[in-house]
Amino acid sequence: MEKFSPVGEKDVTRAIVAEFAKQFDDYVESDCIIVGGGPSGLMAGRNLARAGKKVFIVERNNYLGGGFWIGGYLMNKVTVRHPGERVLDELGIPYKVASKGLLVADGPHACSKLIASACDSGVKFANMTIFEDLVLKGDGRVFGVVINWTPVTALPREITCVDPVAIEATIVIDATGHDAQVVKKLEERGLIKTKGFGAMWVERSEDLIMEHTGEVHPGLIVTGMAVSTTYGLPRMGPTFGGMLLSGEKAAEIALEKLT
Ligand code: 48F
Repeated sequence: MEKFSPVGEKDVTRAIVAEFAKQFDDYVESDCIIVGGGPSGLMAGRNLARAGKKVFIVERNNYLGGGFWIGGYLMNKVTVRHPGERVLDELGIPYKVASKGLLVADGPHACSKLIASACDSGVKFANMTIFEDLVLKGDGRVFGVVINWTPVTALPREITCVDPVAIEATIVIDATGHDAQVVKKLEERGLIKTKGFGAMWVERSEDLIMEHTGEVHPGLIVTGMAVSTTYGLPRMGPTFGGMLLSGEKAAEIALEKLT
């Protein structure tokens, strides 16, 4: 049987530290920072990276994928309404036709394919990293985000005086889902007024999300469920075509601004 290389502990540690530091140093200045690694954020990041842009996704959890792993009520089947199957085909995600215009896929399969596609396209990630604030300069344009390690926020204040750090980008995308955390920071400063997402109305929700996906403030684009929260649009529950296509649209808008 072939033996493992005689690599020691210090070599393992150095490989991790060196590679992490090199990547972080590089992505302190990106074309686009996306806050939130759910379906809309991953889709936006994937398409921007495929277009050759430098994309950094900030995700507070250890895992990527947000709500895309499971469908409703802890059942791991996800649905997509037509025309969202275009993205499923593009990503090679198998699905069944549940009824006319409604497709159903396995959550883990769909989510892992989307994550893999974002990675293959060149997106880099800061996971276990929480968005804390925005960098606003001059007339209030967004220039980047302030981040910290997620575990720092879980510790009592008296034992953690850990300042966050800031990273810069030409465009920031809020893909934080129902909480619209990035847009809410503008609201805290009186720069915008969010409405909170509305009651469920699946026939209307996804079309409205597509209509409203866009730049909400100079330098900040909003995508996915964060669009519903920002503009008071109906929620749609465990159906994901609108998230994938909203991410696609966010990438198109960002690309126009980056070129
Ligand atoms: O919630 P999430 O999946 O958002 P989405 O892409 O998709 C929404 C659907 O999953 C579903 C739905 C319609 O199908 O109603 O809910 O709009 O993913 C949001 C991601 O953002 C991360 C969070 O952990 C999740 O992975 N996130 C949220 N707040 C922060 C954050 C934060 N402050 N810092 C970093 N990441």
